[in-house]
Amino acid sequence: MKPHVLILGAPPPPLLARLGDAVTHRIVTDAAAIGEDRTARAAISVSGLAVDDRLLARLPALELVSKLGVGYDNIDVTVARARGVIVTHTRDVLNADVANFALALLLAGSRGIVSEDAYVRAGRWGREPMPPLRWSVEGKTIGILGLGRIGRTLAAKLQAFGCKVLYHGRHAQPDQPYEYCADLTEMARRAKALILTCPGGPETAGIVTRGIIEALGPEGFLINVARGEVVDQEALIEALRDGRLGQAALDVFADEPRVPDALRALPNVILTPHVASATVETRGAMFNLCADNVLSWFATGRALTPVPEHQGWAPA
Ligand code: NAP
Ligand code: 8YV
Repeated sequence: MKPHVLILGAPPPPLLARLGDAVTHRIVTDAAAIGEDRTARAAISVSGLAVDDRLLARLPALELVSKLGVGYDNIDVTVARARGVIVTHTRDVLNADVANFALALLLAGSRGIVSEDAYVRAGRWGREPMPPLRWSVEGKTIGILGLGRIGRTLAAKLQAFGCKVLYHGRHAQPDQPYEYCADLTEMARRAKALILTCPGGPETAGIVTRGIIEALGPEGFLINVARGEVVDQEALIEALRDGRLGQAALDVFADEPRVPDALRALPNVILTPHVASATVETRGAMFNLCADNVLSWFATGRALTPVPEHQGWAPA
């Protein structure tokens, strides 16, 4: 009998095509619809639906959860391991495009590209004063929160702009040519732009506080391609509105896909719908790796890219 896979969220067709007829599958888009499933041996986590103890308890035959994405903050990996379920994610294949997207937001924000586009479209060119001069990224100090796979890729690209890169995380990385800042507020004070590339989840929720936003200051730029909950969203809105923060560019939000009206009304923020990895090339690689983790597990008993907490471990 073919292994049965539960797909949590609407799967992109290329992911299903990659799975082919090696497995059977059932698609569910809300947890209540799952009921108890004694047949699912793998689950694919497409949406942000919580894969927690409550859900795992209803899937007694489960061996593996394959996350479509590198961030797995919707999955309780500790509980999964305790229940003998290995969790995989799609790391590395998206580093370049997510870093490129953060860089695109930095360049777009610093040069006012979104508002200049609106200025031309509205027929204001020639009838109103030209837009103000913008600022150059060249040689600026940029702070990165989370110098991991994506953060390091971004830092390397920033070298081409002559930027000085500071970074904050729980550990210094002596092998990296960038300056470690143990104090995030101090890093925000020194940086022209603060770019968030850390994981989401309880450990990082709200670590970009009101104080850090204000340390970045009226000339500062906050870019979030990490997870919405990393930032105190209310404090961010207030600071952007009152001019205590210069500008922001956000690809991720606290309660996606809901974006507060107060944020949408602000002129000094660029808003994108969680698309930093959304290129044909990168999403294609993510779909393949996500499916291949499932296929490899059933063909060889080996998961290709387990999350760090599950590396070197396999369910008995
Ligand atoms: P990674 O390699 O694990 O890097 C994460 C970095 O964050 C590490 O350098 C880590 O350094 C730091 N970090 C972890 N916990 C921290 C904490 N509590 N406080 C401060 N720093 C902490 O992950 P990645 O592959 O670069 O991906 C990073 C995240 O980007 C993902 O988890 C996901 O949420 C987000 N992402 C978003 C998109 C999008 O579409 N917008 C796409 C891909 C990824 P230390 O260990 O030294 O703390
Ligand atoms: C995806 C992401 O858009 O990889 C991640 O952590 O946030 C993005 O690449 C997301 O996982 C949905 O597929």
